[in-house]
Amino acid sequence: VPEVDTLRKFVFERLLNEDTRMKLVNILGKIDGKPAIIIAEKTAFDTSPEFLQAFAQPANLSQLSVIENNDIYYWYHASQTSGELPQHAEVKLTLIYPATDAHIRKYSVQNVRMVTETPEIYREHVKPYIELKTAYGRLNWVYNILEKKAEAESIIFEDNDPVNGFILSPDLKWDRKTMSSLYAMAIVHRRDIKSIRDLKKTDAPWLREMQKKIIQGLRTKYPEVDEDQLRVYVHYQPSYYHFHIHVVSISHDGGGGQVAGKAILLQNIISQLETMAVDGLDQVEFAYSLGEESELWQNVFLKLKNKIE
Ligand code: M7G
Repeated sequence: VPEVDTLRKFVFERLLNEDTRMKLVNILGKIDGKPAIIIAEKTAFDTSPEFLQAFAQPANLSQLSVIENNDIYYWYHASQTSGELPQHAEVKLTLIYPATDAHIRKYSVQNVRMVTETPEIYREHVKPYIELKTAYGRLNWVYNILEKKAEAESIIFEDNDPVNGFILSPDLKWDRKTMSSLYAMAIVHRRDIKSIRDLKKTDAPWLREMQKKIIQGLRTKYPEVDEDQLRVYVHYQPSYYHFHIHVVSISHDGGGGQVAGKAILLQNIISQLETMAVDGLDQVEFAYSLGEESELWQNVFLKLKNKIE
């Protein structure tokens, strides 16, 4: 077929671009001496039950290696050379077992809503919800990291101060090898800050210092990344209510975890703390987005909306 022959003549020159989230590369080369570009993207998964079941069949996954296990979370590298998956397909698998109802909701397709959380709504509805969410072992994986019961070998950097210190670890979202999608997080040792709502004006110097140490610590391990190639942010609302900071390569599109309405740059939080007239972030308004499956939407904001309308 002439079209196929044309493609086969492609001679690689260089990578033009890569998108680690879209799993896409743009490659420049030549065909018969003239410039040519190939845009290669991984195809979507076959969503038939037979195919999806194949992920759990060790026979189909010729190489299955455990990256890490922490509490109910397991993550693996898998590649396969036979079976229903395409030849040499490589996947990163995350297993949550046993999964709670909250996990099932979080990972289900859903509509998203913007909400405004005033200091009053926080105090009356959201704060009590957050207290509930720190119970029942939901933070076991976090304490495992802090107490070095899990992931101890993969720590990138640590500051041992029991109050001001933190542990910087690879995020479970990272495959730990693709530098352009580098994704780490710093978990603080102190347990009294559940979310940014607990931050006070007086925490600003500590946060500034920590941001510096996080970046230095990361660059000691990975000298190839520059300070200005890292996005340092926090989530509101987070999924886990123990204060932690995300550090992600600027070249990685973090999707829903990086949108306005979820991610706030740490530096902007610090500046807000330093310049605001009130004492703490429990006294300001935050706008953010929530999935319609989330408990906060269903039990708080949907009810408030119905009351108003
Ligand atoms: P978040 O802002 O609370 O929630 O961040 P999000 O999942 O809505 O972003 C928690 C972060 O911790 C996420 O980036 C998760 O990928 C990461 N994470 C979650 N668990 C259960 C683990 C774990 O067991 N180990 C590590 N290293 N990271 C985790």
